Amino acid sequence: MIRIAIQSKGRLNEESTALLREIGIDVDESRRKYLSQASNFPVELLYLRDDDIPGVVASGAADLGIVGLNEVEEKGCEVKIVERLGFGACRLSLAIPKAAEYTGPTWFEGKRIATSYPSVLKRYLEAHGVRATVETIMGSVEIAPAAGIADAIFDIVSSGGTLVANSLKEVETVLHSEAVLISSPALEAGKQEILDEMLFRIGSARGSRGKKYLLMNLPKDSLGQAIKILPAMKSPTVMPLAAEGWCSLHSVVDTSDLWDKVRQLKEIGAEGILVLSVDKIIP
Ligand code: PRT
Ligand code: ZN
Repeated sequence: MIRIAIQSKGRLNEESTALLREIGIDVDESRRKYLSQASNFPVELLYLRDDDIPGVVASGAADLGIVGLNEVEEKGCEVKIVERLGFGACRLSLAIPKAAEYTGPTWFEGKRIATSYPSVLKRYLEAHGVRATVETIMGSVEIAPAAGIADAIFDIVSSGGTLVANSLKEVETVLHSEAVLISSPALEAGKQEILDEMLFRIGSARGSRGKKYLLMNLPKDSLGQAIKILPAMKSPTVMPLAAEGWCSLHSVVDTSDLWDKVRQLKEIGAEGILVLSVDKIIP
């Protein structure tokens, strides 16, 4: 049994549970409590505030956690980053009033900066030899300059809309963040095995993203050209059809190339083209 800490509510909750479901771990939302067990995989889910996840994983109270890289960096806990998960993308950035003229990191010398990420900010300031006052506030950081609490802010930015709405501009990006899977520094062998199985499944699910499965009927004479158009994982699958001179061709293509490939295939006589979603690709 392995215990995974995930955010109980908030921006990462939905995609964390969606990821667990995608890799075949049954997460029963209706019975969600502080701690719940998956019915079909040796996993126990611990629902926490995101701020508590790095510490709980570092102490071994949970074996794994799904949390923003920004929280991991801020807490500085001893955990292993096992996998970047590709959702919850954002950045930790410095922003200043829109009208101010930015002259580089030394702009912050002697200034007051409001943030909920004091450790990451202090490390950045130290690395750039800048002395500034760090004002730690836990919410609504973006209103600090207008409220006269600070000259600048250091906060999470995603679309940048919040900065614009508060007449601020982003001037330095300090950390690119996304949700990460973290683990306790030393997992016992049995737990490592469960983690390896999860990572294998995550890889298979990720491999299928942006892919489509194509099936079509094709005149046998066009097969050589079709194989050039469709360089699939190894090569396209070709199956005979009852109709004389025709075959059925199956292949996987990138979604970004789909319409281009379909056009080329139609030009060489493909008919009855079916485009299907790919759930997993297991290499
Ligand atoms: O209750 P709990 O403590 O668990 O949650 P929380 O309120 O501390 O965190 P939550 O749910 O808001 O965010 C969880 C994680 O999502 C963060 O730690 C980040 O890793 C990630 N994430 C991704 C974001 C954003 N995008 C985001 N846009 N976290 C916060 N924001 C906020 C930001 O603070 C700012 O106020 O959204 C605003 C900026 O958004 P834009 O799009 O206007 O730039
Ligand atoms: Zn939080």
